[in-house]
Amino acid sequence: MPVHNADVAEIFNLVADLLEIQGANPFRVRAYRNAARTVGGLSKSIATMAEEEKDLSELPGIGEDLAGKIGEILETGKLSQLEDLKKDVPPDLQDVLKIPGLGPKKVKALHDSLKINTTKDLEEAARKEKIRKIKGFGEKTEEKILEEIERQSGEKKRLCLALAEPVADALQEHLKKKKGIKDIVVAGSYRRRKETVGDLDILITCRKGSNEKIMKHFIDYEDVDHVVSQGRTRTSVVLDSGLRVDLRVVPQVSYGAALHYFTGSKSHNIAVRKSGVQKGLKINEYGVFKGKKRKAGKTEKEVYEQVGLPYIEPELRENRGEIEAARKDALPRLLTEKDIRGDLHAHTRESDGHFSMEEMVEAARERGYDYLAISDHSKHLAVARGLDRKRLADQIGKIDRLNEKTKDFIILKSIEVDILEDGSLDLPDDILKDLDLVVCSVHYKFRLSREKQMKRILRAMDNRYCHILGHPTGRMIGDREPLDLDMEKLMDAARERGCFMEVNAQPERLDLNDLHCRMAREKGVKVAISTDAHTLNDLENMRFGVWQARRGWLEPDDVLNTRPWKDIKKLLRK
Ligand code: DGT
Ligand code: CA
Ligand code: CA
Ligand code: ZN
Repeated sequence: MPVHNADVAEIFNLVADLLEIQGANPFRVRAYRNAARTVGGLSKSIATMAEEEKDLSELPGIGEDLAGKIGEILETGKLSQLEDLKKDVPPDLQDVLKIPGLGPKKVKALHDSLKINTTKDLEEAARKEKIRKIKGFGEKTEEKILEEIERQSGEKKRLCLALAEPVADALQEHLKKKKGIKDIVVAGSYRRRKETVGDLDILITCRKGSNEKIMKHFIDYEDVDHVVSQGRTRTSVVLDSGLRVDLRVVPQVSYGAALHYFTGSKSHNIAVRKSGVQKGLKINEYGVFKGKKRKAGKTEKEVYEQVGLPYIEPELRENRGEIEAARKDALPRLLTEKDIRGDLHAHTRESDGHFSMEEMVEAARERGYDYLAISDHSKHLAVARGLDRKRLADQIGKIDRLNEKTKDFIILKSIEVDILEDGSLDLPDDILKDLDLVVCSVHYKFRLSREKQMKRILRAMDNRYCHILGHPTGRMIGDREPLDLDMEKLMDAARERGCFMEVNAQPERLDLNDLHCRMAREKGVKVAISTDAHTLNDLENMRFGVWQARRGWLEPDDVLNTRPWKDIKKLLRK
């Protein structure tokens, strides 16, 4: 991982915070803050400067000592001094520091006057209205603290789908080792491919009489932190990662009904059950019943058939009109990952990617793609060593040469050009015109008012070379709020201008989200599902984008990159 200026700044700021909590000499604290500001504000990459053997101690506020520390961070990605400090300051107190609005001064005051060491202490003190009495705090601060604690605990409980996936895979591997298990499936929001999951719901069918052994095998899993409840048919545990897992063993005759029930969503289930009631049927996790007579339950398909519906894909089961659509035989024919012919947004080492163009292309080829767009950052994004016009021209030349040598694959000349604050693009039209594809993205000034943000993006879309709006809302799941946008208006504008929208497949972005995908389809705006890959492995993230698009009811035709390049080309504005 290359070390960015922001990483160095973050480390120095944290050193300053922890020193301040310890009550260190204020001059020392300030020195680290100044250094953080200097490095964070450089227009050049500090890693590059070090590579070029520039004397870092000549930078303002950076002496020999700090220059040495920067060297250590660049080399190891860490600072041993910070690691030591982290050991000295109680880790729970470091969590308190992460609460927005609580800087090191306030944390120290809380610690000194109320012996607050943990977020829990803090919450208690706030509830008992003790905090408002400390000098420098007031009722408002106290309320704000409580709000933040509640918000954080609400958020922490949900895990990104991409982080839940390896946990679910490893656990299934473990379970499969036990003899007697027949089917095993992860149901719940995980099966519906929701972008975050609250917990995992695993269903198992097994041979008669092996329930107890299987439950024991489950709680013996090495990553189980504690057992919440244990029974013959249902056991719940919390894993070391904090993720909760509910395991249920169901009889084979009920498998479909249970799978349907535990896949949810709850409101989809309720709607299906209502359709059943109209037909005099009772539907629950054991089966579909007419009076005492079992009508179905072995497969999900049977369950739907009983209420007169075709099978509904898990991604659609959110009670967002899928039941009505199913009844009219108007369900979308959802796209699958197999429909994807190429990737329209990828980075190389030329900006902040980690691999060469040749390596990225080879990986895309190996995935069976027909094309890959090389869309590195543009110059405004200095921390990513964005390309200026000259470097882009060189890259274009290189792509032309590589394409000449290859037959069954095409490298697309592209750029992820920054949308500047005034809505102009970071590179002039007379270089953009030489590209196959232009992705336009917002990478700063996320907090503009809705009016200004809309004006900015609409202006960018006015540019005839703006083909695709990259990660349109800019959100990072659990980390950054989306831009304040009028999505409907934006989509209308995109259609009028012949612009397309990206579904960025990075699992922490998934931007457009499911509802936006659906809106795009309804508005007649096609999307590009793109991984925005920075590594070879990132190309594999395509599935997350496809799942999000499926949740948004998209069919192959709604997606640009289900087409061969020559067909996409015809759709792009000139
Ligand atoms: P999550 O875990 O918050 O991401 O979301 P889910 O959908 O996985 O919800 P969860 O784990 O509470 O429950 C799993 C499934 O079980 C849920 O999707 C539907 C079903 N379910 C749970 N509680 C009820 C209920 O009270 N009624 C009905 N009909 N179904 C329920
Ligand atoms: Ca769940
Ligand atoms: Ca659950
Ligand atoms: Zn971007």
